[in-house]
Amino acid sequence: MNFDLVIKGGTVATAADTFTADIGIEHGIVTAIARGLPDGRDTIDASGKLVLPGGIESHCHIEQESATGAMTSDDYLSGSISALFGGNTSFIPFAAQHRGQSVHDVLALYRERASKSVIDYSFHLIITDPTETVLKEELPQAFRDGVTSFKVFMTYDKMIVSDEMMLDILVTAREHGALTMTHAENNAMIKWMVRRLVERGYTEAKFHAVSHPAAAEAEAINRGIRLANFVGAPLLIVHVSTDEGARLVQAARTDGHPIFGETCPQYLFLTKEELDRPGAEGAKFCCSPPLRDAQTQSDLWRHLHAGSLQLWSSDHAPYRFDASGKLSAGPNPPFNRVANGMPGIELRAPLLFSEGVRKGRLSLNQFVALTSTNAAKIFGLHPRKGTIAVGGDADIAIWNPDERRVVTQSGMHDAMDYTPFEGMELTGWPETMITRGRVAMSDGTLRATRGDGAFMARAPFDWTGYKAQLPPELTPETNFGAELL
Ligand code: DUC
Ligand code: ZN
Ligand code: ZN
Repeated sequence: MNFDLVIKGGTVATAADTFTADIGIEHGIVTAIARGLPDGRDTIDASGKLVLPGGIESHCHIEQESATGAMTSDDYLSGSISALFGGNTSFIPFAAQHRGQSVHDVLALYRERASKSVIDYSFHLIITDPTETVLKEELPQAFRDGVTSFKVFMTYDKMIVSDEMMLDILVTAREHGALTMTHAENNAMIKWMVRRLVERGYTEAKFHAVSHPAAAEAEAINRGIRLANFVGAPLLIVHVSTDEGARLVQAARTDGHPIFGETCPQYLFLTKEELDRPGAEGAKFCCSPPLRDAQTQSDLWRHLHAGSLQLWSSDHAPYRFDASGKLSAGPNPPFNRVANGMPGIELRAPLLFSEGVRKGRLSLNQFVALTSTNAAKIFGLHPRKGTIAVGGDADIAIWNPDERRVVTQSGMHDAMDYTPFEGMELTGWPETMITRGRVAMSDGTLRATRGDGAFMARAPFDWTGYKAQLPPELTPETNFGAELL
């Protein structure tokens, strides 16, 4: 046993178990989990610490242009470093196709951008222009190359796909083993609200929340699920921000459909009252779906605990509080001209650990599932990633469960100029990060270098336990023999 690295004496937790053991690592792979392993070339004493699978951040916007041209402040270097300091060893940002662009060119561009990353990466494609070539040639090629998930928007005039397009996309994904993700809000309800608010002079940031009613989310989640179920395709509802939305996801799952749900820290830690800050400060808290209320916060905690929502992602969408980002439409922009999104990639796991595990709302194993294992399983990375097991990548986060720190922007490693979580005191922080067997961060110091991350080709969607239930109209035995899929 010639280990390159041994992590000794820590409390190891996976999504299933918690136990005390040493971890032996060779060539970036976990090769032994046992008590009393000999020292390796390097040895880390983890007694009193938690040894967890590295986090997998599965919803973040890095070096991405929005449809209106705003660029995120984080590129793949700063974004990956910030993710690493927040307990993550891999991430899956978006590669966004804007209308008229070829998917092939988009993926080539993002592969070039991501070559700077210090942690492993993949992409979800954003599809806004599902042409015949995209559906028949480019998406199948992307799936073969290991990009096995993509997002479609049910809102935003520049991004929206019609229900008919969405059916085409869902069927294409199903055929090739991919998972569709959707931003589910009813476009017409939002536009109708925005028009009436702006016409009447209600343009401050607080009206952003008013303009995106909870009912708009529920309507679109319901429709998205219905469309997916109609063609027997899996669907992930991203950034669920309401009790009703989470209940719709849970109900579909209980009926046996491959439907998944994600929520994000802003919906559990912030409320719409933040939008009512003086001056333009409220713009810092404009995201879509918008912040909700205290009742919704406790509803979403319950849904995380109950398993109705499987993913906990940051939706890191970093637009600085200056003319490059939030204030691109001027120093006091109307709410409908503020770039949507907020940063949080470095705090996603610490927030859940401190307020979830430490405060007894979630078990440590649920924390691991929500921050790592579930993403690995849903996005085709398991068991190489998302757990600590012999044969898996040695992507490990060693946490000090007792360290207390007050969140400040100066303590963040992103390229932002504010954090919406400023001033919160959190207990439990990642102390040492190991990526494929190498120490990438320890004691607050970056040890990884630009380009250490590698592209992760992902497996197709795993249908275990789910069964596509096609309606009679799509089944030849009951539709007079029509072959429609
Ligand atoms: N949707 C996201 O997923 N992120 C930022 C903004 C948005 O609308
Ligand atoms: Zn979205
Ligand atoms: Zn997002």
